[in-house]
Amino acid sequence: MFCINRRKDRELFFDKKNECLTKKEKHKLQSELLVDLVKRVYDSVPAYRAKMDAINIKPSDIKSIDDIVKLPFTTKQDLRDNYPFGMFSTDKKDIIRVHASSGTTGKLTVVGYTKYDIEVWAECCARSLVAAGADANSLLHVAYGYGLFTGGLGLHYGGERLGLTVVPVSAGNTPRQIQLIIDFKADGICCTPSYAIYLADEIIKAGYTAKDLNLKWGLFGAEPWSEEMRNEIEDKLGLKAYDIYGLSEIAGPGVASECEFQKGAHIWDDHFYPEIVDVDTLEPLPIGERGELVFTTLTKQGMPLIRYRTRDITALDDSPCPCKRTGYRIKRIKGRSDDMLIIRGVNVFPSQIESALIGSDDKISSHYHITVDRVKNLDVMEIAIELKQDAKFDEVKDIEALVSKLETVIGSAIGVSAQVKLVSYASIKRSEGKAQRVTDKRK
Ligand code: DLL
Repeated sequence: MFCINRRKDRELFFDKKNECLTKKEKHKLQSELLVDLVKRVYDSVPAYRAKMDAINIKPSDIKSIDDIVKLPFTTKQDLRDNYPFGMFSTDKKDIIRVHASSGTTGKLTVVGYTKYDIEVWAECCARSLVAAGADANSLLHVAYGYGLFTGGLGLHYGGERLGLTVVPVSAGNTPRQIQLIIDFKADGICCTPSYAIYLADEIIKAGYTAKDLNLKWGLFGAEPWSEEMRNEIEDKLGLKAYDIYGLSEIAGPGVASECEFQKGAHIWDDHFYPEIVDVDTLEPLPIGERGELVFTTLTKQGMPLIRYRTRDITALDDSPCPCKRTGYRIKRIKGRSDDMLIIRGVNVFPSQIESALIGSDDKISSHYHITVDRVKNLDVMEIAIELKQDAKFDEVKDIEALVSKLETVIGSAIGVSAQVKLVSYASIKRSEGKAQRVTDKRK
């Protein structure tokens, strides 16, 4: 099912057999895997058996991937209700690793992996690295956090599987990160996009330019980001920036990742079957329509999930890609349905604000923070935007003009007014992992 050999040539590591399946081959494979998966979970996970019994569905009703719509959804709440190990499908002795992610509401979401799961995940991360330009000679700087978070270890195993030189720096200690990137001549880097911008600014501050770096590619993900942010990262670090998507419940990073054409992340759909459903009705939506992304883990053993609702809002793209990979691509994640702000009745995703802001004026940086409050029963949104270090104004009216310009830019992008507050350089808290961009005081 996946290639195990270390091969020295990048072209050879492009696993065309599995990444370029025809529609017919994929349908057959996904159907066989789903039939087997449903039997497995029905027999081994009481929570799944109960869910299926409740709607009178038996494993024998699932004959092909088209029958997936008959199956119940799984949510984060199911994982919490069965905390910590109740959703595991194998004997605990077969679980060789546990990861967990923290939600906003207390209990961790726990995921268990068998040896096979770790191998598949490493393979998917290896595919992601190859798609971005890695080969066995590359040196990979991993600045995602190591630990219960899946970012660090996921890409680490993917890199080792390819035979790269992996530098497990983890998050934090930015001066040391800069030193290692320069001294070791890192070819590739992975971290969150917000940390990439921070790192780039610190590199510039330390007196270096992109020319002093050897970086050629980077895999950025774990949080929503925009095309504007991609351009900024590429300019500042002198590399090609690729979007990598994933979530711990399904595996971790490397559920989907971009190829050299940067036209959306290819889903490794011989392992993770995607659907897009309407957020309100949960009815499946046709390819191209935007809704909530749902995944079924076709090959997972430790904690397989059926129709897991990711809460991520996006659309699928099945148009052919020049790279010949046939995995459907996901459009940029607009945000999570639970991160969506409703301001005076209008739905607003922080990513819309980011797209509108970045690049709209030379004097502002890409660091911002949104605060929402309710004043006299009315929602108010304030956006603190950081000025660049060298931003200078001759007169107060120039500052006022910039504020007014930015308020107009944002207002027309999101359809609701916001107050802009310009703040001095480096006053917005930087994050080494996922950026916290919103404070909602109404909650
Ligand atoms: O963030 C796994 C990961 C690590 C992905 C490193 C990519 C790189 P969790 O902590 O469980 O796992 O968070 C998963 O992060 O449901 C999305 O809301 C968001 N997310 C992940 N990748 C992207 C991306 C990791 N490329 C949650 N664009 C997901 C936008 C992303 N959002």
